[in-house]
Amino acid sequence: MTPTSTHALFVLAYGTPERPEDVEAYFTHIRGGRTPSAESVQHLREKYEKLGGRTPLKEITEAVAEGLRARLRAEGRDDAVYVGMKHWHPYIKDVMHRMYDDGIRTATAIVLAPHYSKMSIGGYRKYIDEANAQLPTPIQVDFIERWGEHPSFLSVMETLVRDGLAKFPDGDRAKVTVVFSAHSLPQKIREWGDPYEAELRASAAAVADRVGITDWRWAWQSAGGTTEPWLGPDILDYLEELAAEGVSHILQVPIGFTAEHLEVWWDIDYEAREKAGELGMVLERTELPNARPDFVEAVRAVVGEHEGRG
Ligand code: FEC
Repeated sequence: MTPTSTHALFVLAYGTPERPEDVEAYFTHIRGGRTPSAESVQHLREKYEKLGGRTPLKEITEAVAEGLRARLRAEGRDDAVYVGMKHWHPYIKDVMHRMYDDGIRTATAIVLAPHYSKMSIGGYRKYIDEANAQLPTPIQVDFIERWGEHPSFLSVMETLVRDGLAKFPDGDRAKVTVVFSAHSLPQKIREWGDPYEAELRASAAAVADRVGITDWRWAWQSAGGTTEPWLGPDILDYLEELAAEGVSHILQVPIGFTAEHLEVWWDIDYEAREKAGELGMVLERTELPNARPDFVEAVRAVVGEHEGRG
């Protein structure tokens, strides 16, 4: 359906391969066009296969978009809502061509990852700029760079942490150590003065404060397989440190992600949980915001405030 408004909301996420045969092309795109080794492709394909062949990232992103559509309609607005992916179909570039053909001339773009890094969020922006360079007239995109400290997001995370703590039996709750985590990035981002680490820790501190947790911890997860140094400690190593400290119960809060996908299902639910078990610890994780109504409301609030400022 062609929208009547020339303004759209553009909802962005990472992208996920749909079939095992997509994995090589997907991984190559993530690596900026450099083909990964056959071994690393096979290793990645096996991860997806062990998780049932695919992850729900695309469906969750579409559900958030559908929630936003309904929310906007309820407000009497007829903005179209489009979904674009960074590393797989529907690619940002293809969607922007469609938006242009549909008559869209201005858009507010939000990445469903709240914390800014030039390497992460900056990459989405780059794909938007590249797509715009191919259009007859660029779509004027108002790009939201960060929203990790927005009260509505913090409130969703507060609820998820409280619910996460409630997963432990009453008698164990006082023993729980809360460990926040996010996707690691190469340490070179520090040389750029990149705000990623500070933004993540500020979000974590604000959520901990709302819940009343004073002793919370931080670890990184999902570091890539390149030879350069990545931000640490990695969660798997950090679990060993925690075990040595005598910690027995852990609630992991992957605050850098908003949806369930490979990096949550594999790196936390499989690897970290297994490692914790080997160390004699109990590890639970918080649910992800996914397409929860309060999360859709939070995204709407962030977008609304941003548009109000524009
Ligand atoms: O469910 C799925 O299929 C997709 C899961 C997925 C999400 C995700 C989010 C982020 N990544 C970030 C940074 C990097 C950097 C590299 C990198 C590599 C991968 C690989 C897979 C992958 N990422 Fe990802 N990421 C997801 C999946 N990511 C698969 C390739 C195998 C591997 O290295 O593990 C390294 C690139 C390189 O080698 O040159 C850097 C960041 C996020 C969170 C922000 C966002 O969601 O956009 C940062 C979801």
